Amino acid sequence: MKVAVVGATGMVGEVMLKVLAERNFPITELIPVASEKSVGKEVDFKGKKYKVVNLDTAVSMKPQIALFSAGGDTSKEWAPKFAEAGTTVIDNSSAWRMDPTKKLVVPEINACGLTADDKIIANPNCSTIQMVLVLAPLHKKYGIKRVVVSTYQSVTGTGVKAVKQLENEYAGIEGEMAYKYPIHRNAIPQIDVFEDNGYTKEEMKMTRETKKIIGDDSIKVTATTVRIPTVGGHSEAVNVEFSRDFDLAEVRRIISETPGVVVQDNTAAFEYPMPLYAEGKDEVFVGRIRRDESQPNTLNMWIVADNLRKGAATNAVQIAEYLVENKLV
Ligand code: 11C
Repeated sequence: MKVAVVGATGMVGEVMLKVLAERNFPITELIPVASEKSVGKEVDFKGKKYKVVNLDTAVSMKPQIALFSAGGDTSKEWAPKFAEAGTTVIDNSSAWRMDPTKKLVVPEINACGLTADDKIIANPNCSTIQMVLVLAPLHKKYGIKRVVVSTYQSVTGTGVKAVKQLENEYAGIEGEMAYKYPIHRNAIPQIDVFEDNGYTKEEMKMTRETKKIIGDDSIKVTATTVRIPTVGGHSEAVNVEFSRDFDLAEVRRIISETPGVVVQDNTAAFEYPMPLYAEGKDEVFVGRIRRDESQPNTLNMWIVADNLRKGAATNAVQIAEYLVENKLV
């Protein structure tokens, strides 16, 4: 496979390269792509150096797959150009996610709907992916009515500039701010811009994308998304109301049998997921699984994952693997 990584020098792009290498993705030619200011730089892949090229050059090289993580504007402009050249684009931005002609894919849930005609495939938002991976099998069994989620999100979701801001604040250095406020010793209840309804775009992504991925518009989701001074991953307190009652032991069994999900839930041993330990891992970790005693048929849990891995790069590479395994590229 000839594979382009668009945004190869960015935070997610770097993890995409790492994940492609770790999973031994069948690459015959790697094309790292970035903006003009990075052209000519070298990136390392499996011990070899590759020169970064610009988008024009990459399109003309006709890769079979292009993994995009270069922001919505770049995706809007360039994904169709790659698609026209015959490349299948897996796009990590929000540009195509809610486009009814594009599929929004978490492979364990809905990759089976992909065909060779899907030339632009959307990768969901990180905070959505880790939640729906756990919700989808529970929805099948008990029918989800409503989800109330509060997130505690890593600064890596914003990018290098935010990681730098946090490091500068730790060190007491004044520097460029990625956020309007300090993040060290803080919790910022705003991720992305506000929409007219008072929710942020990140919150509405969790609502809209969940319905689309699980394929059920009747699922109600209300979210409050918060940035906190962590780097290892996003954490989510998730409250789920089902149509039918559940058995807690069965819920645990369903979650633990879900591919890509690991249950860490032993309160006697103080075992529960934490972003410090999820960092660098591909799995989604679930703990604090318990009945919401304040109303019937309702469950509480705590879900943690490395947002750069399953929340972005790993999910995109898994989509690419599905395409290759099923001869769709
Ligand atoms: C964050 N979830 O943590 C965002 C980053 O739509 O892919 C990913 C934004 C997106 O800030």
